[in-house]
Amino acid sequence: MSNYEPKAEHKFTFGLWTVGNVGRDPFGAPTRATLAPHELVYLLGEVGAYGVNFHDNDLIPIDATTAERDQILKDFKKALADTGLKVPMATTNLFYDPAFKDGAFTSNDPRVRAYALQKTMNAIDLGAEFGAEIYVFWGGREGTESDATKDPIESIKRSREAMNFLCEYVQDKGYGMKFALEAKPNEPRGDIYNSTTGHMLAFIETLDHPEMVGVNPEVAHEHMAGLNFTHGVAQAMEAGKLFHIDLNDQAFGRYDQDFRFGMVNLKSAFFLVKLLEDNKYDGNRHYDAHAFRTEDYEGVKDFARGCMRTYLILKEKAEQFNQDAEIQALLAEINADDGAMDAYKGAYSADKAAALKAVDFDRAALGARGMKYERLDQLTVELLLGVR
Ligand code: GLT
Ligand code: MN
Ligand code: MN
Repeated sequence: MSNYEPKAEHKFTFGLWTVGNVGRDPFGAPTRATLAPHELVYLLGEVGAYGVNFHDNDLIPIDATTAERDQILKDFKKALADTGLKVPMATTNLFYDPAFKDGAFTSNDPRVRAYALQKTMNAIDLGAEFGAEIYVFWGGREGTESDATKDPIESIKRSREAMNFLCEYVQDKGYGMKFALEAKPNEPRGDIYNSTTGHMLAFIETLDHPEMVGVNPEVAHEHMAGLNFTHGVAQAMEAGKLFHIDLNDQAFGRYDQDFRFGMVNLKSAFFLVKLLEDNKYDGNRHYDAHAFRTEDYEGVKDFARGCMRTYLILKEKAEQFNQDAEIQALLAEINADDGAMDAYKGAYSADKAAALKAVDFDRAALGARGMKYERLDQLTVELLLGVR
């Protein structure tokens, strides 16, 4: 049995902004001191993470002098070398500064849109300097409070123009990075464009270089929209578009909570881990979450260790599910196929269609079949509760 220790092969990563979260909320001041980026790298090294991700301004403050920037980079590089941590992903902060109060790429002000492109190119350069292979776009302010203020079709066009420009920038520089678009339905804006992973998948196909662009779904964001996260991730995986993932947890119907992975919806966390592991997802498992405001930095380490440990326990549970004789026998029975319908499967032909139209189905028998899903789900629950 595994001891649930994180290893490099698990690719567990954390953003500087996650373990560096100081516990500020809309109603209260920080409860933890600000740690420097290099201090956060040592903290992540201590808990056994594989990598650290950053927004440009998590690493280099927006108003840093050249001397400050050089010192930060020096300290950060030393911490990476000392701990062996990688930087697999980078991103741009296009939401904090007041300049972005009406969005970045979709702002109504052309100067803001141009500044957002400039800031992103610089941040891509910074990510490339650290070998980041995935570049995330979370358009937290790309939306509205009132649709009187912005044309939603124009906003889609502006988003597309920005993505096309930046894809070519990366190609021009020869960085070989891929983009991962992250959806969120609301917060901080009243409503955000491309509000779910499904919207993003459709948007990507309209870009000039769709092969460079995938998604970065986040548990909490799909739950905020009331959706089944595992289904959204499955659709992205099946389309070859799961470039990155933001793991955390979130109670349905609440504000953006960014809780420790598996804290709220253990059962859906299990099906998510099972999906990722069964289908050999080999990207980063990034925790975009933070510790409760009640914690000090020991509590932050408890939080980070907990995220990884819960994932590994659920991974073991998924293996147990796949090996459980009773569960597997039920699944085989549920999915049984005697071949009687083979002649009607697959690609269309006129003959096949005519033959299928002539079949006499026993509709009552089809509807009368018991599916045994109650039994299967109860076995799953018992497995998760540790009594199998
Ligand atoms: C911010 C947001 C996250 C995004 C981060 C990347 S920033 O914390 O809530 O969901 O993934 O920009
Ligand atoms: Mn979030
Ligand atoms: Mn996220």
